[in-house]
Amino acid sequence: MRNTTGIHFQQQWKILIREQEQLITRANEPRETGNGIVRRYRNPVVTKQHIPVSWRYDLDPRTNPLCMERIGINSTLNAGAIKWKGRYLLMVRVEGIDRKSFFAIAESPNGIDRFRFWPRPVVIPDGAPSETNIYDIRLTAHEDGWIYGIFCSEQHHPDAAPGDLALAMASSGIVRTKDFQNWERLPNIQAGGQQRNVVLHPEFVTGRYAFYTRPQDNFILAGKGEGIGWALIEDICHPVIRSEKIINCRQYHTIKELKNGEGPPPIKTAEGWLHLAHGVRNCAAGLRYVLYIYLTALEDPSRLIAEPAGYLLAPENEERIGDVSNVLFSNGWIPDEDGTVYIYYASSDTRIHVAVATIEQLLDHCLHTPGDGLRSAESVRQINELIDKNNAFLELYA
Ligand code: BGC
Ligand code: BMA
Repeated sequence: MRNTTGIHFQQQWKILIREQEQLITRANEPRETGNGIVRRYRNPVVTKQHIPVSWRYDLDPRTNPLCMERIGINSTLNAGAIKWKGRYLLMVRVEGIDRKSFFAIAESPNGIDRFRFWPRPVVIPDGAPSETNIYDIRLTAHEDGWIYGIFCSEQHHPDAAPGDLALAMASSGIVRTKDFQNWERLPNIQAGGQQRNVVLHPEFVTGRYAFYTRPQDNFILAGKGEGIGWALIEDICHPVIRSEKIINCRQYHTIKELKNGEGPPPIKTAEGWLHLAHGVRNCAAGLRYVLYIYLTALEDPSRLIAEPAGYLLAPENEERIGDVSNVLFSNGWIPDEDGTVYIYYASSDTRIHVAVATIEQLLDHCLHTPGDGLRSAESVRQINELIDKNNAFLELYA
């Protein structure tokens, strides 16, 4: 059927499908070795072009004779991640052009390419009518047998002044599943103030559910919130945070001066719990988000034992540009049986990439990279110490 614009509906549709198949089946490959700690891969693993054509186009030539996109997608970002039945799953934050986010699962056979979305987006049981936007889910396979998803549930602030349509309130929603098809919604976490970036620890701690939290004074700014918090909750079906202690602090003139937040659930290793987090500082270009790691004690996951200075990954090259530029964010990684860790990170709130490391590399980096000395003088001292140590080797290699 040819219409007035000369577009042949079926031909157009075939082109869309062919292009998408080429994109989905494209092989990914690692970039040059980099710094020896972590290796980025060449292609983003999930983009808005991966969203199935049938979610966006009306495929009936009578109701869509011009073969136009009816429901637009803006970005695919900030995914929860888990290995399930031998497949690598990303629970992607999909944002429509209407600015609403929702979740959709994309699956890959190897963790680095061929991510394909399941047939439909995830239907999260509705919370309250005031819940406007949901995003940034963290998936935790808990030792109680459930897989939990903790996500941000955002609404217009009930106390916003008349006319203030931007004041928002963030709280944490909880869902759980055993099959990724049926989702049970639990009540949102009750906390004193705003909570985003809440993550469930995979094991019970002193018989209770343990959460990484992020207390803050208002929606954007941490204010008196000092960093990543830790809270224990008796009953996950009535989740109330009564007290929080700070386990990873913000600090002046660091990569996490303005705010920080836990990324995915930590990975248990022989040396401790390995954490990935984001740190934010403010600058003339706006908020700059980078990713960093730290290690906490096995017997007490709230006790910091090592933290290398600075970031593990910061936006570079094309990652720097997008919907919200100069941002790397991660809420999903997958530790594999062979010790490989797939780190899924979104760049500039636009698309998702993978970077690969091993537990051995990440632990070595955590334990043997100098910590942040917090002053220029200390940075110079650390470099001189390394040069002194290296001099003996330079003679040896000469
Ligand atoms: C957006 C998030 C963002 C947050 C803070 C929300 O409305 O959906 O992407 O992180 O605001 O800026
Ligand atoms: C928020 C996060 C992310 C986002 C980031 C940068 O605070 O929760 O959703 O990637 O800001 O816009």
